[in-house]
Amino acid sequence: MTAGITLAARPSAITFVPEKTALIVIDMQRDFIEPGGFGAALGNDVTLLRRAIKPVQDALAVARALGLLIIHTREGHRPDLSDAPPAKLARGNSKTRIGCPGPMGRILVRGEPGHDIIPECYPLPGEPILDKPGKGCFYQTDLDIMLRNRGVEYLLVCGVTTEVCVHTTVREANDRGFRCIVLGDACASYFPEFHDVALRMISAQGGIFGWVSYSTELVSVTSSSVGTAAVPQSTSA
Ligand code: C5J
Repeated sequence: MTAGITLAARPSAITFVPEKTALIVIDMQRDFIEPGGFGAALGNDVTLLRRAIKPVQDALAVARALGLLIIHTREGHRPDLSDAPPAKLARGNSKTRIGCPGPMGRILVRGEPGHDIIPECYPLPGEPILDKPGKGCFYQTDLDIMLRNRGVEYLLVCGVTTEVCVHTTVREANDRGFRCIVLGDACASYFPEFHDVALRMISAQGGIFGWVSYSTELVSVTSSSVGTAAVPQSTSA
């Protein structure tokens, strides 16, 4: 078994065991991150989310070098919207409602261009993509069994948005007994103040939901401990 890898983190350093660790990359989707998508249609500044692209690429490079299980998620619904609760469908207007036509196809509908993952963070063949109808990655998905079958105990978590899908996932993962390490710079929000507070909430009270570390720390620690294989090959976004 590979030695544990220790990251500087809040509220305290955390050691994870690579064989028992998965990287969860949450909702790095065109509809949220690219200009002209659902997020932009809601009036959000997508450049705030694009800040996470390079850190996510770096986390992916390290995870691939370490041989971690990597799971990519996408929020979205069946084309007939039968898995979308009426309360969710009722939100917005004809330009912003889930299932309505948007600049990148029907908003948050599986199979539409906007629903897919941005090219910069696209999964490699063999990396599972988990489609989820909710904010949390466990809700109505088989994530739990996928992790348990691989003996996963530690989750490195990144993606968008920090206070919505990342937070919902980490809160539930914590209740399910996983040790969550959120890579703060590899998460982002349309609301910088929400991002900051969401990260603080995770590590508050002795790490009530988990730990907060950074992709830069992951890169630095793994480059020196497992050699050049873990040095990210990614380019800037
Ligand atoms: C949102 C998400 N914000 N992935 N989704 O609706 O955080």
